[in-house]
Amino acid sequence: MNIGITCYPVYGGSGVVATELGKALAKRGHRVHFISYSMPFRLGHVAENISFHEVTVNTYPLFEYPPYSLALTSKMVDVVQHEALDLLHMHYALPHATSALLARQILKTQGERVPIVTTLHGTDITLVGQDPSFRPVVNYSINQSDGVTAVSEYLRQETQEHFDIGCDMEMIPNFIDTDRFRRSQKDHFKQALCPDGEKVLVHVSNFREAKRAPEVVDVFSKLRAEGFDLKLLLVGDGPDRVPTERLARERGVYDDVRFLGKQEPVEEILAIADVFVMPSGSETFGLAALEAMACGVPVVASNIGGLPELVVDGETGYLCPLGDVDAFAERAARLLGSEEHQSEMAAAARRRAVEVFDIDKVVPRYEDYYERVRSELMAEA
Ligand code: GMT
Repeated sequence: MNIGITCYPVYGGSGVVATELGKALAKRGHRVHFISYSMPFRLGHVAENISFHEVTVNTYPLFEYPPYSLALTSKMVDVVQHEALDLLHMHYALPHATSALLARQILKTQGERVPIVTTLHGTDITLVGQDPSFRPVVNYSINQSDGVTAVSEYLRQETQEHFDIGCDMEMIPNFIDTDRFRRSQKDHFKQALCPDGEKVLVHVSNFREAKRAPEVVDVFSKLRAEGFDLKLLLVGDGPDRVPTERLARERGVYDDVRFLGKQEPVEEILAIADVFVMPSGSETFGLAALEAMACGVPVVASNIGGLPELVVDGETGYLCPLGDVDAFAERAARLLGSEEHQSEMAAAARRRAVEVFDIDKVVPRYEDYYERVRSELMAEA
C-alpha cells in the first residue's frame, strides 16, 4: 500500500508512535510518505520505501497566524495525486485530521477518493480537543474520518463520553520494538553513576505539569529517608524541570539526582534501572512506561487513564492513587527491598511488553484496519 502519514514531528508520543509505525510499515513492504513541517525526529535518515514531504508556510504581512493547516492540506493534495496514495493516516486530530478532510474534499472535485484514518492519541481528546475553540472542529473531524483508532480503551471511552460520536472507533494500542528495547549489559554506565552499587530509580517525561515530575523527587526522598542506597535518574526536559531541581535541593537529595535532559537512546538508561516511576495525572497510554517494561523495569504508576491497561497491578508493577506519594514510595520499597520480587516483576513486565505490545503483533492490526476501511469505501462506491 502507498500510505501518507502526518504527525507532529518534533514533540510528543504521538509523533514517536506515528514514526515508528511508518518505519515498520516500510519494512513490511509498504511505501510510506511522511507529510509534515519537518522531518520526524525518530526517522533518523530516510530509508528504503520512506519519503518525506516538507510542508512550508509562506508568510505574508496579513498573516499574523500563518495558516499551517491549509498549507498542509495543499501538500496532501499534491502528494496524494503525484504519489498515488492509497490512504492518509493522521496522528492527533488537530489540525491533521481536519486538514486531511479538506484535502479529501478537494480531491473529490477531481474525481479522486482517498480514505482518511485518524488516530487519537491523548490531549487532542482529553484537553485541547475539549477547549470550546476547537471542540466543534475535533468532533466533526472524528465523525467524518473514514476510520478512527484510539490508542487505549480508556481513550476510546473518553472520546465517546466527551464528543458526539456517530462512528465506530477501533482500539489499537501503542507498541514497542522489543528487539531494540530490551535489557542489555551497561556495566560501565552503572559503575559510573552508581559507584557503590546503589539501586536506580528512573523517570522519563517531557516535564509538563501533567507528568507531576516533582513527586518523583518526593518518592525518592522518602526512600532515601528509609535507608535505601539509591540514585534517581531524570530523563527529559520541560517546564517542570527547574521546580523539580529546586525541590531536590530543598529535600537535600540533589547530589544523588541526575538530570540527564533529553536522551534518544533511552533504552541504555533503562538498562540500569531498577524501578520506573510515573506519577502522571493524565496519560491515555503511557509510552514511556511501555519502554521501561520492555527493558524489564517494573513500573510504579498512577492508577489513572490508560495506565491500568498497561501496568498489571501487583504483577508487572504497581498502580497507586494519584498524588499518593506514600503509596508510591511503599510500592517502590517493596521492589527495591527484595531482589527476588524485583526480578519476578521485571520478567513479568518484559513478558507483557512482548506478548501484548510487540511491534510485530500490533502493526498488522493497522494493516488489517487500513484494508477494512478501504474495502468498506469500495463497497459504498
Ligand atoms: O500530551 C502529550 O504528552 C503528548 C501526547 C501526544 O499525543 O503526542 O501524548 C499522548 O500520546 C502518547 C502516544 O499515543 C501516549 O503514550 C501518552 O500517554 C499521551 N499523553 C497524554 O495523554 C497526556
